[in-house]
Amino acid sequence: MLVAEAVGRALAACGVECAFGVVGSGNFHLTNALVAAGVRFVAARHEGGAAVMADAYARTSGRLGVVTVHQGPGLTNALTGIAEAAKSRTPMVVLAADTGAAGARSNFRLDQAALAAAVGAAHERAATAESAVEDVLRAVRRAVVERRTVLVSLPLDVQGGQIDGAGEPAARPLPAPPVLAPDPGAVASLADLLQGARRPVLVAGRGAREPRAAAAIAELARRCGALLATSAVAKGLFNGDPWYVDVSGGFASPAAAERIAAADAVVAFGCTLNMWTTRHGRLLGPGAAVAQVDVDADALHANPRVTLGVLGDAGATATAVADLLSARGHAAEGYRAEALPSMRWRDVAYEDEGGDGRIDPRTLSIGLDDLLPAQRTVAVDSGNFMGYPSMYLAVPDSAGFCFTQAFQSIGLGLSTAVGAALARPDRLTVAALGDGGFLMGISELETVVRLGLPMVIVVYDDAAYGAEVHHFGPDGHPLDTVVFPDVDLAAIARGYGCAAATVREPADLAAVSDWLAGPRDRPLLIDAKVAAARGSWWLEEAFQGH
Ligand SMILES: Cc1ncc(C[n+]2csc(CCOP(=O)(O)OP(=O)(O)O)c2C)c(N)n1
Ligand SMILES: [Mg+2]
Repeated sequence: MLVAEAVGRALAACGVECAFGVVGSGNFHLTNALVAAGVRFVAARHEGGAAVMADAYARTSGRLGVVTVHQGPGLTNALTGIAEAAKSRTPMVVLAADTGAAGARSNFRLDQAALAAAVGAAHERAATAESAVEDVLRAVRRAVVERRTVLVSLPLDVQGGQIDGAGEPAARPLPAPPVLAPDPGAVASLADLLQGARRPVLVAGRGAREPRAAAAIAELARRCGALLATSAVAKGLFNGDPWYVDVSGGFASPAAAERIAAADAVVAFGCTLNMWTTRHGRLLGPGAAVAQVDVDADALHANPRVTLGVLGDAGATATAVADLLSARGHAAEGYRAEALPSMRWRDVAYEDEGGDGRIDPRTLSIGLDDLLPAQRTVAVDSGNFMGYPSMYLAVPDSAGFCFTQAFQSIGLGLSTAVGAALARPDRLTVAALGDGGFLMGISELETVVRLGLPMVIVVYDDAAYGAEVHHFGPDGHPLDTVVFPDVDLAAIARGYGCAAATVREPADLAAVSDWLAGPRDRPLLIDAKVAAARGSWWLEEAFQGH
């Protein structure tokens, strides 16, 4: 049997259900072997899209992300998506064909190990025909156990080798990531800190973005009277808890920001309290004690305000601290003595700035929030617009929000939506994009149509790289390089096979109701011509930090 086929069969035997990629000669046999073994293969139109889809699929489903690419440009095209996944510690394997030993002068030759290192991914190589299957399975194990993105180089000569392998490969279920128990002394210190706090806030991030950890943190918060918040990537984690103030950081509502900044203790679980989550530190009050719980020793104390770093699993640590507080007989009302006002941005009064054929992005977002079914997955691209869908569109839970922003790249939103949609076909996926990010990632619009995904794609269209306009405009710089002519995105989308509507005022959202009432067999693209006289609130806030 061809080594490429044996590798594909072995991956299927690990329980891989879905893989993404763009097929060239170098990954043709491998991909076909995956398909023959029952794996769903999603053909993207650009490797960057494929990598992001695999990442979003992994984040939304909790399963391993798998992407396969051709050697050379197939891999370099995927790099931005690989960097995003690596920075997000997404368990993902990138199966990259590579030039063989005789390919020293091949056009496709690259230093793949150096590329992996450059973007923070781990690297493995199928060394020989005999070891190839185990080499790939080792990469898969590392991806899951170390929570890493692993690039596996598959040289053509190795892939083309023959090995014995007539029978079905034995099932090899993936190991679960280990649960790192915290040191009892550190648990006691964290219990002391919380026991002494009158206004504690617990902030959960990516490392706590799963139901077991969320339940443990919520229970600890109840015991010590803490408010709950999340970083943006973990939005929705504590939905339904009346003491959840939603996202901490630039996206936070005024009421949430005020409460977090007035905390006397902030404890981060699986969250580094970076400049976005803390508004460049302004949400950490001057007297607040700051602690952090993380499985990654490297991540501890990333924010210099952290004085207590606990190495441990978020859920296990929260449970250990809650148990200790309970054994000490400690239960406090703490920050819960006073009922919270609404934490929803949509309840914050504003003056509508729409008119002259442009809709206020807040009015647009509220209108969509009202119309779209609650069981939805929201995927957001990057740009000035991104706070509106992130904070005005409610999500059912943290799996309902997919935020691929660790690398701060524009153009990932549409592919993010595809990966998330495939992971949760039971929910309507909403891709929220800027016009710049949409046009950058537009190759995957054909993928959305071809897959028949029921998706609403809303483009906050200001005919500009708005983030740059609002960054440099106030200082009087020329803006011609970041402003574009108006484009009829609805016409483009119809050309791809989408249903489409141009929205200039709230009444135009009737097109969304019509689409929702129909068979939803084609995606709907909304080209929303948004008012953009000023930057969004979070962007203005971010500029204050620079
Ligand atoms: C790949 C990449 N290129 C450039 C940038 C710099 N950048 C940040 S926001 C932005 C503009 C995005 O425009 P658009 O998608 O229309 O959203 P808007 O800011 O207008 O709301 C650019 C170019 C980036 N973050 N990523
Ligand atoms: Mg724009």
